[in-house]
Amino acid sequence: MTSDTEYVPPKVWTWDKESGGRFASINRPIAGPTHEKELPVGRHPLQLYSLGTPNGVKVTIMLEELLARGHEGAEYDAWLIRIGDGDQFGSGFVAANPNSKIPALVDHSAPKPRRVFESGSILLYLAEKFGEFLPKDPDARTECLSWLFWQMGSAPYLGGGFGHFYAYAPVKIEYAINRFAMEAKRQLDVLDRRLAETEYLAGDEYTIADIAVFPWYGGLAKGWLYDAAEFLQVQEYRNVQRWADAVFSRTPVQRGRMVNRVFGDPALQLHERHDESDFDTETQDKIAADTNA
Ligand SMILES: N[C@@H](CCC(=O)N[C@@H](CS)C(=O)NCC(=O)O)C(=O)O
Repeated sequence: MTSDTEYVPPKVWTWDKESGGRFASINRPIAGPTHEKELPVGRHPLQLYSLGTPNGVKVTIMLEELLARGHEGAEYDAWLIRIGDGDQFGSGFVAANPNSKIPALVDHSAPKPRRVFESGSILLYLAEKFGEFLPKDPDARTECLSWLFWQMGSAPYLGGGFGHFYAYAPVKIEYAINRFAMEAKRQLDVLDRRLAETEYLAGDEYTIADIAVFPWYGGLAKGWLYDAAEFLQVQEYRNVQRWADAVFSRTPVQRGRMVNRVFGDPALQLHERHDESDFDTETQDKIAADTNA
């Protein structure tokens, strides 16, 4: 460690330069909109404004799961919010989520359009609205909510801590990487011990707790996040691996992961979803084939 130990914070912090790193251009110390822009509204009851990141796919997985169980009221339009371009700072998006982060949901089946933000809150909202993926039994329900809130509290250490300093920061800081690698491994062990006892996080049933935790910790275990599988020796967490494979084998999970996805295999990228048939006709490989025809 060199220059990092030499930095002496001034008395008052000022925003006089970008901090560097992959997301420097969208980071600001103030909230609120930067520009006027209404959000589009499609024909379905639920309007989702999102991006295929781990936080975003929690909601698209949930919606695809609800549709697979026959809930027509869960039909949705998924609009793409490109956070790298600052779409989350448009006035319409900020009205849907004052925190300017994806995902944001607007329920047009309510007496007046009802906004829901924070992915955990959206999962709980949908689970209660449709009576699915949230156990009725008080013990299992409490366990489900505990793991749901565990995910909301823990993932920032994985993403904003470990992922940021290991993969995105402009310099590799040994202290920060050590601190957050330790925490990421501890969290994987928490899950591994729980999943040694039960099939799913809340017990025997697959619930919104699994839907929330899978995109982060399942993704980490499967080597999809931060190219860190070897560094963190994720194969050692055998119960997490077993559970991640079981969750990933579900068709709605695979569909949900495609929605609003803007990276990777073009055949798995469905930038916007407005109809079930879009999975067959609107993926990026099909769009490219049509354009080239
Ligand atoms: N706690 C929030 C976190 C959402 C979040 O961090 N979203 C990121 C993408 S994964 C985002 O929109 N970042 C844009 C920004 O920070 O400007 C949730 O779970 O909904």
